[in-house]
Amino acid sequence: MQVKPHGLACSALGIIRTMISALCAVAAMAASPALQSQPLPKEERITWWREARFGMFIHWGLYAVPGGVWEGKDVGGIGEWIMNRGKIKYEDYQKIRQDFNPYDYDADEWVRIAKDAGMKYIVITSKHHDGFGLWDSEVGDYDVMTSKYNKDLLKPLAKACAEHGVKLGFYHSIMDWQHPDYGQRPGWDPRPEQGPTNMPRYIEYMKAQIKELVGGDYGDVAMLWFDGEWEQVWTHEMGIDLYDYCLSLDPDILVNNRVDKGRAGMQGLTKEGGYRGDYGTPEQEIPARGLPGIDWESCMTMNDTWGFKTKDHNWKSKEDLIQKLSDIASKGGNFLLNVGPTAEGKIPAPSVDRLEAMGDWLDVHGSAIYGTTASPFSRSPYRWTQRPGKLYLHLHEWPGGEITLPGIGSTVTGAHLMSAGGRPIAFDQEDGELTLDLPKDAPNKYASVVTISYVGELSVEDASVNQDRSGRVELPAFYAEVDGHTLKPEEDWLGFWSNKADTVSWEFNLKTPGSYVVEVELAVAAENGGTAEILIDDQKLIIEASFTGGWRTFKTVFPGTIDLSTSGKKTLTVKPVIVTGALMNLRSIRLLPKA
Ligand code: FHN
Repeated sequence: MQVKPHGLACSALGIIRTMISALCAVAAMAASPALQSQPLPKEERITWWREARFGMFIHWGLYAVPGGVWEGKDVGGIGEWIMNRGKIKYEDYQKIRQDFNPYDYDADEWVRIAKDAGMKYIVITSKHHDGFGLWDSEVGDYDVMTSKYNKDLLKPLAKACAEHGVKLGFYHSIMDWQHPDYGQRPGWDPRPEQGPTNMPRYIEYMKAQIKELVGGDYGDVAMLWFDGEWEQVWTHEMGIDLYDYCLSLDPDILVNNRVDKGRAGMQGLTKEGGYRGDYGTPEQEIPARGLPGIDWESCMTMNDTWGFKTKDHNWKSKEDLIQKLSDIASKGGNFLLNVGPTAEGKIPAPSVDRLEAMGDWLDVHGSAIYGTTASPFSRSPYRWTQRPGKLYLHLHEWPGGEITLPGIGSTVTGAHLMSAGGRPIAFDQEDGELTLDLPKDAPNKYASVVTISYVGELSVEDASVNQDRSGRVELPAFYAEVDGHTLKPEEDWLGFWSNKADTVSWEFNLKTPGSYVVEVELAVAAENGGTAEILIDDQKLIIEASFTGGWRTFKTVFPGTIDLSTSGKKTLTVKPVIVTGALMNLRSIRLLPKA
């Protein structure tokens, strides 16, 4: 099968093709209707998305063929960046098309895998940074139609999504390492013979391709997930224009915040300043706290790469993925979980295995995720989701036996395990404290949920740490108030503490005054560490944060004793004094009554 001569070659023919491609783009744009109708208000457009909570990200393209290996050598980093990390010139990279032939691709199977996993939408790369399109574009010719496969890959996916009731969106890269008009040529492949860049013409090309995707052949496109907005050739003005353009094509579409310049790095939320985008896009991380009134979606890989890599077997566990979904929902966000299909068109078996487990968990616990809103507590040692009349208590570590939940003023009418057939739980409620009598063994091995039913308006107050009946005060990382940006809670510790100005503090109720031994649970890797002060009631102790064996090797240190002569609300603050590299990973501080 003759592959079409590749467009944009380093020849006069290539330049002529570029001009034709640009004229096609302008023509396509010219034909495009003016603003079809006013965009719908965001609150109308985003309702389904907030309820969906969970989607599938798909990174797929030419890069699946090398799978992280080029000319027999491993190329480090994420698989879809192989052209960049491997410094592969376009003239060599584009030859992959001759081998791109996903003969095992079954769009219906992919959509069923997503649907069975409980995913309500799919976002697939229509074009990643390498510029290669997965659909039959009339505007460009660097797409699947000039590959060995020579068939549109997105049409069958759109059809399958429509048949299965799964929403479809496209990830589309603004940055383009292939198109000679894109304003910043790759440093490793400047291609001077292509002449000067032409960003306005590139934008016309990009818009024309977006119009093809949103224009109708691919069904109802629910969202556009832009990326690659960080280079200086992409401006805020361009971002505003592109956002408005997308909504002119479909007044009901959602557009993420990477269309513009307002994303705050991998933390992903949108900075102040009128930047466009309907939701924030934290990447490979989960915000430390819920963000009331902010729409955000954490995107994550299941191993360490977005695009397929043959040698990346560092898969997250089923437990970790389910707990991430639970944690994200408890903070009011969506989870966009990635799969990187192989060159043959298969979703890797380890991904499918994990997705099946997530689907099984959601079959039982879905009502604690879908259509819920974030925890009503701004701080709590527990994770909660809610809907009117229901609170869902997500327990990642099963406490077993009796637990007391402070700050619940609403009249509780029932408590049930979501698994174990909805088994009722004995409970007692007094002075805003709800005590549950939990079975000894966890009802679900990944994450268990207790449904708490209440009547009337929800009345809760921030759960404040109470001294327990033995006099012990436990201050876990999850419950800390963080003042700083480089410092962020990880799984269950406060990490990345490289900024000396960052402090953490806990508020708690002390019922029993007295002398308390202070214990600090911390981990420090080699060539890091330092000292920090513990400040409470005008008293000060020093934490020596020395090497413990590694960032996940936690040890308990004993900075000393404090005398708390009065009961009531206390604030304990940890303030760095000396920081070498990163101070420590801090898991917990405990105050134990001095014998
Ligand atoms: O450079 C891309 C990367 O390849 C991947 O697509 C992720 C997923 O959102 N986004 C960018 C890195 O932040």
